[in-house]
Amino acid sequence: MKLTYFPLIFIISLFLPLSVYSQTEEDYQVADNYTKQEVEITMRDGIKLHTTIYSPKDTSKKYPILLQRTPYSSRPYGKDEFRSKIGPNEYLMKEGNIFVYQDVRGRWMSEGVYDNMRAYIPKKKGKQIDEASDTYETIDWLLKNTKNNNGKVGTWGISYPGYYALYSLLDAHPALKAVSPQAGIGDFFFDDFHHNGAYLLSYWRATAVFGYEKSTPSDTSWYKFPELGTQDQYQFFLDNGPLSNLDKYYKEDNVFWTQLKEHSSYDEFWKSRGLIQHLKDIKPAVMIVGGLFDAEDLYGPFESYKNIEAKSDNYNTIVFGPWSHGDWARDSKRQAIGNVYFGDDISKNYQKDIETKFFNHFLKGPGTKDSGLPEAYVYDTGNKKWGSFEQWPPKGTVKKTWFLGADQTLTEIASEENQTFVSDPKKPVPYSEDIKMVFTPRKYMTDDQRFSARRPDVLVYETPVLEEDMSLVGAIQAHLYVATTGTDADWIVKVIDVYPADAEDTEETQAYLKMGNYHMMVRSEVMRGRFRNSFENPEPFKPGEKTSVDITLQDINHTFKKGHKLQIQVQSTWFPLIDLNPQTFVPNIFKAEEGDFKKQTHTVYGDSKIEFSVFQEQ
Ligand code: PG9
Repeated sequence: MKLTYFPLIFIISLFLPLSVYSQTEEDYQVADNYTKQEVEITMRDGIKLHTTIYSPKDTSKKYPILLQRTPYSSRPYGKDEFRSKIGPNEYLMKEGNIFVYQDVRGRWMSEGVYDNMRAYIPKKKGKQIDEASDTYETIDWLLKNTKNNNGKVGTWGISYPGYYALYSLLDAHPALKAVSPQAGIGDFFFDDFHHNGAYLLSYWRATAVFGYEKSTPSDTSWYKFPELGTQDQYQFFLDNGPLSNLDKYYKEDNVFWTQLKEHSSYDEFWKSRGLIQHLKDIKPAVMIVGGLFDAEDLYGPFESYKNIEAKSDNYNTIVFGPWSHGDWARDSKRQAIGNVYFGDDISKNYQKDIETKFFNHFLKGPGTKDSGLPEAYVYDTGNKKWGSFEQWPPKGTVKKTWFLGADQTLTEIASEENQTFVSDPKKPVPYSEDIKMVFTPRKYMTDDQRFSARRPDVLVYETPVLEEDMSLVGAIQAHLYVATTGTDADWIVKVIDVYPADAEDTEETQAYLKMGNYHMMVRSEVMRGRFRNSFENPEPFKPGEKTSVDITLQDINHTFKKGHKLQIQVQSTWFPLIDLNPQTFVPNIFKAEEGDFKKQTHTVYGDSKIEFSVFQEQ
C-alpha cells in the first residue's frame, strides 16, 4: 500500500522523543530554555511527594518560584520529557521563572493516601498533616534546594489546583508572596458535585477520577471510566432509575462514590472539608480568578474573595471574565461559550495585562498594594466590555424586585394569581438539548432556553421589551412561595436575557438555531427543597402548605440591553444536570427506591419575588 503523506508523518512521529513530539507550533521550546529536575520531597510523616522543577537555563539572574500542586499529574515524567507550556501563561514562561509542579499526596507519582478536599487541621500536632503542611514543607525545601531562586514564591492553579492554591494561604510560608486561586473549589457541597444539596448527576463520570485509591506511585492512570455504551446522557440516567442502580458501575472500591452516598446532607464530612471557613488573617497577595459562566466552580471563587475581603487586610483582588471553566488560560482568539460570542483576545489580554503583572509586581517588583491593577475587574456579559470597580459587589446599586406575576409577567407588585404545574420524574425537564455524555457540564451556562420555556412544567415570567439598558450586578435573591402535593421537591430559578428578533448569528451559532429571540441563560441555581431551612437537617414539605424557599444565585455583571427582555424560568427538574428528586421525602435520596418517585403537582404563588441589584453608572 503506498504510504500517503499523512500516515507516514504519523508513523515517524511515534518514534520522536516526547520532548520533540510535544513541541508547540511556535519557535519557543521549553527544552531549549529550561532545565528539568524531578525530586521526591519528604513530608513530616515520611511521605514523599513527586515534584518537577523547571529552571531557566539563563543563570545570570535570580527568579521567583511559581508552584502548582495538582491531583491531575505533573507529567510528563522523565528527565527528557518536557511540557509544551509551563506556568500560568506564555508571557511568564518566556520571561523566565522557576516553575514547579507537584503531585499532591496520594496522586500519581506521589506516595500517600488521597483525601478529596482533605480537611484543614488548624493546630496540627506532631506528624499530623494536611495540604497546608504539605505546601509549607514543599516551599521550604524548594527555597533551600533550588538554585537561583530569589526567595519569593507564588502559587496558582485552576479548579482543583486552584483549591490547592487557596489552601496554600493557610499557615502560609513567609516566602509565599502571591497566590492566584483560579476557579478554586471552596466546598464540594456547593461547588462541583452539589449545588445547595442537589447532587450533580452530570458529574457522575468524574467520580472515577477521584474515587479509586492507588497503592504505589504511578505514572499512568490507575482508574478507568465505566463503559456506558451511549452518548445519550438524559436517556441513560432516566433508564437507570434510582441512584442505587449505579452501584453496578462503582463498587465499594470507589471510596468517593461511597462517601457521596453516605453523606447526602451537609454533615461533618462535608463541613470539615470546606475551605472558605478558614480564610482569615491571610497575608500573601491574592488574585481570585473565575469565569462568569463557569459550570463547575462559581461558589468557591466568589465566596473566597468575599471572605478574605471581610476577614483579612491583605492585598485581595478579583477578576471575573466571560469565561467557562478555565477559558482564561487558553489562547483561543475568539472567546465564545456555546452560541454566545464575547470578543477577540480576551484571554490573551488578561494573561498579558493582568495575570503577568500581578505575579511580576509581587514576585519581582515592589510588592506594594498599589499594584496598578483594579480591585475588581469584572466583565459585563451583556455590554461585552470589562468593568473596573473599587469593590465587589460594586457600590452605587439600587435594589429592584420583580414578582412572579399573572400571565407570565414580571410585575412590580405581588399577584393574587398562582401558577401550577405537574412535575413528573419520568419526564424531567432536560438541562440541555445536546446529546452528549459529559465529564462535567459546561455549555448549558449560556445555552438557549427556548426549549424549556415551551414545556408545561416550566413557568415563564418576563418583562416587557426594555426601553433602556439595565445593568444587573452581584448576587440574585429568589424568594419563592411554593406548595406541592408531595413531601419533597427541587426548585430551580433561571435568569435569562431574551434577545430581540433581529439579533445576528455569529460563526458560533449552532446550525439548528437563530440568535433572533435567543433566550440566553445568564445565571441559574437550584435549591433542593428539603434543605430550604437547613443544609444539615433536611425537612419534608407538608402537602399543600404554602412554604417559603429562598435561593441565592451567584453574582452576575450583565447589562440587559434596550430592546431585550429579562425572563425568569422556574422549574422542578433539571436532568441530568442534577439527579431526580423522588418528590417523596426519604432520609437519603441516594437510597430512594423506584416506588418513591412520584408525579406531583407544584404551585408557585404570585407573591414569589426575585431581588436584583441595578448598577447606576457612577
Ligand atoms: N473542580 C473541577 C472538578 C472537580 C472534581 C471532579 C470534576 C471536576 C476541576 O478540578 O476541574
